[in-house]
Amino acid sequence: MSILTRLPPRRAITRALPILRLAVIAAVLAASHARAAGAPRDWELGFRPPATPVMQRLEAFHDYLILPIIFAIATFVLGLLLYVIVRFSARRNPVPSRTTHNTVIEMTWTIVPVLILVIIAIPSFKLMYYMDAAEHPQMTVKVTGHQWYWSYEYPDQGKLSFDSNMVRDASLKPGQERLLTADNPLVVPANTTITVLVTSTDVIHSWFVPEFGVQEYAVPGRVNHAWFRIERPGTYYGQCNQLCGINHAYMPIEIRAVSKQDFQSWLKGAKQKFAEDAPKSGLRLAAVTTASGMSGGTSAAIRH
Ligand SMILES: [Cu+2]
Repeated sequence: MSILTRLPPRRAITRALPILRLAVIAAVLAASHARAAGAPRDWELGFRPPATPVMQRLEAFHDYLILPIIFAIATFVLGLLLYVIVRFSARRNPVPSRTTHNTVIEMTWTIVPVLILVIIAIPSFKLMYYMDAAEHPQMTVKVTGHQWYWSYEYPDQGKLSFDSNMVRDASLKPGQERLLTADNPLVVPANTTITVLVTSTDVIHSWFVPEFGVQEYAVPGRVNHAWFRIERPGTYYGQCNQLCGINHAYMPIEIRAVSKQDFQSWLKGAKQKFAEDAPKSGLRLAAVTTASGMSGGTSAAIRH
């Protein structure tokens, strides 16, 4: 018997209060920590805070429909299991019944799951169509996956395109996120509906940004699309989440959502900067394409 059960109830509560208080503070801290913007931290639970209408809907779908159904089913099955263990144990039920069929039960356990699936399917399809294509896109960016970096193109903004490589540990500046910081992040205007076209030049990659609710396969010879509308300016991170070779973990996605004015001034600078780099990156691309046909580890050396 534990100490708490032997104490009078009021004293038990007084004793438990500080522990409870601590638990509540820890839970609140953990929750607020988990919702902080930026990169993921240790011990977080749940989704990253949504930055786009798509992710808001995905989160609501998960939190208010799927999770309650999961909890209800798990609780019901656990209850049934416990009931059967207790009520039909060998001691309480020495002579088991030999009943085989029961029409009512069999109809119920067929129809109820079908109904549950229909209840999930209707909002699920609605959401999938909503995620599929933006209604009035204002801008397009094209994302190309390579072993092992991303390149970004802005077809609406003239010939702007550049490669985005991971910043290695040795070159990280204070405050930069390890394994998530890119040398040339994708810069986009906030509060703008943006279509993303996703493709690849070598193997299948996947452009995954959790806070946007975007996870799109980058398939050679095919262009997939998704869309996002970032409602809070800020820096967002993602990673390739389709195993694509030895440096799969080292091709992060960094996206900076800035105001429309800041985006225009960034564009001017970027066009100049990447126009100078352009011939070089063309060479690099060719080198990587050749390297991908060879054994995995050599291309990074050729690229640099
Ligand atoms: Cu990849």
